[in-house]
Amino acid sequence: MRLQYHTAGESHGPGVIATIQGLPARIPVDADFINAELARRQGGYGRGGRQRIEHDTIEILSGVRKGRSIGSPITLIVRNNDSRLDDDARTPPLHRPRPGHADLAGSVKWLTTDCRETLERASARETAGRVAAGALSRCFLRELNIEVFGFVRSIHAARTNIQVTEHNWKQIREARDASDVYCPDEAASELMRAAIRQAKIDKDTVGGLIEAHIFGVPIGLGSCMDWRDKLDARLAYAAMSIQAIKGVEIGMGMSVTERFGSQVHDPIHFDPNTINTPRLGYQRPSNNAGGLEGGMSNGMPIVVRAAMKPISTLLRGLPSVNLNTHQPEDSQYERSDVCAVSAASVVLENVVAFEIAAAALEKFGGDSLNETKRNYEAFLDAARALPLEGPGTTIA
Ligand code: EPS
Repeated sequence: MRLQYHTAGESHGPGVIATIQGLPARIPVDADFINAELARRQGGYGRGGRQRIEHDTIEILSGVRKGRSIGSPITLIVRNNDSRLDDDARTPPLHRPRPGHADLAGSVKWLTTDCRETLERASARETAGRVAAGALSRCFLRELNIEVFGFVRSIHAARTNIQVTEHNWKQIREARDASDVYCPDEAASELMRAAIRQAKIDKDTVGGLIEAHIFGVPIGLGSCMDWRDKLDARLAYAAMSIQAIKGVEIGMGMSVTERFGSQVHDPIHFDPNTINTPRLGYQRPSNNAGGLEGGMSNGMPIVVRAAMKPISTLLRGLPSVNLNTHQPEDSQYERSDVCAVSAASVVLENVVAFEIAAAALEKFGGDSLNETKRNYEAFLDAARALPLEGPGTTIA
């Protein structure tokens, strides 16, 4: 079974559920780590009143015994404190769709004039389930020494140009954790907070850029043989599926178009002293490819960037139409966030982690952790043994 997960649950229903299938047995499930990721997702300067009500933690309903996976489907539930889905007084119908939200398309699609039928599921509350699933997959990835780091690159016009590498990222993570906008650059963080404050005063909202770096990924995850197996495509799918994301880049991304090939492609060197790393000695002085060539990991850190639009619920409303009367009216206000870019950076970090875990399991397989690890080591040994004797392996 390919590693996969589903989420279920409405924003104001009893809770958000994630069901994860395909994880090998014997993986230590670190609930404290998963809960810490959930707490980070709830944070970030610019969020609304809901996060003071919720205290997201997982309850494990299946698939784990004595702190380890047993190979069966794992079900995690994050219960909602603000559960009131059937209470019309506290959760009234919404007839004036918010431009940018799922309200209009969903209401027409499911043949209703009450946008609540759609918005409860389209809500970013669902990302609690995705973070829970992604953080669980990281309990497996850490066994392969694969780590993930995400942060906020920009909010509105405020941006940091900080360069993240495999050597400095742990220090940068400390700086990120000291920032309430999850940006490791204090001067940029101050400008980001100012942009969010101003948007709030203006009854407006702001978006931004989020970035995830994945370290320790061996060469050869993903495949160029079938388009569905391309790892860059799967990472982009995962990132684009996060609520409010409008663009995704890998490595140098869109700016490759402004440069010559000689300025884009990362030269290849061989350093025998690093043959015992997942990079197998193949060193690249730059990483414009963002760790992906031909839809496969190339041993360099994987870099995924995503653009989040400003939240579509504006306190001042936007021109819209009442679905019951077809008369022009401003969009309806629902309690919301002014900016959720920081939270989205945590979501990105965890959804891309899940795709790496899935690709690693496709390559190495195994029903239990030790089997997977053995397969992984055997692959590295075989790659280090190249060139092999025999047809097809060398050209005389
Ligand atoms: C959201 C609206 C707000 C956000 C919510 C996403 O919810 P509420 O209407 O309950 O205040 O807080 O995000 C979350 C609840 C969350 O946990 O991230 C929306 O319309 O998408």
